[in-house]
Amino acid sequence: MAQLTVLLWLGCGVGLEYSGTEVIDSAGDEADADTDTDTDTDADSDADTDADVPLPERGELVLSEVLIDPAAVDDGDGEWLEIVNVSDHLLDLGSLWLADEGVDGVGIDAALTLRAGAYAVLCGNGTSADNGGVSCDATYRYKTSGGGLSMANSGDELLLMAGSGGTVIDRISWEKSFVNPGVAMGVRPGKLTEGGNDDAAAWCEQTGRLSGGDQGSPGRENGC
Ligand SMILES: [Ca+2]
Ligand SMILES: [Ca+2]
Ligand SMILES: [Ca+2]
Ligand SMILES: [Ca+2]
Repeated sequence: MAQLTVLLWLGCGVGLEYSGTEVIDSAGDEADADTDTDTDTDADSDADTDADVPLPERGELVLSEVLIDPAAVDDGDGEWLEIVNVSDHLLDLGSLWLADEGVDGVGIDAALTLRAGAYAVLCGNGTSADNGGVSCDATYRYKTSGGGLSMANSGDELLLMAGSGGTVIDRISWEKSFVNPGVAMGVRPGKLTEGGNDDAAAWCEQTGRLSGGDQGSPGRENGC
């Protein structure tokens, strides 16, 4: 009887997507077959979500270089930070939030996606002629009193977050002794993880020369 039921279902075109085992398990019970159809619908929805570019999760973006105290131009024009996508997939940075543990917090101005392994440079001033010679992928509002971001030369924190109040993707902090005027600090390539860049010893001075005279390697692998 069970075999006859299976044949009848297949003849009606119902259950053609199921394996033979599932059909036999649900033989004679149409309610089970309906549940299986719902599962197939859910699978389609999941596939659609996978096609979208995901937002970064903790550790998928790493702060790789910072120019905290530019010498060629004022801090408001010359501060920038570099990030790298250390995940294995494209990331949507459109809702990325830059903050510290005081008053700073600001989004970036561009709808930015970043390929696996790629770098992005985020600047207070995106105009190369005015910022010391840095090519920027996006900008943020530089401000020292809230509603923006500034990297204090006397010591500070910098957080990458998934939106205002969102997950912390990466965090660094520094003391005054870490800051060298006119010289960007970069993470050694072997230390480019969310935890690896927490140690000041993982950072080194960048020696590449920017057109404005300061040193850095914005948008490319750090030299250490
Ligand atoms: Ca500064
Ligand atoms: Ca700050
Ligand atoms: Ca970190
Ligand atoms: Ca770099």
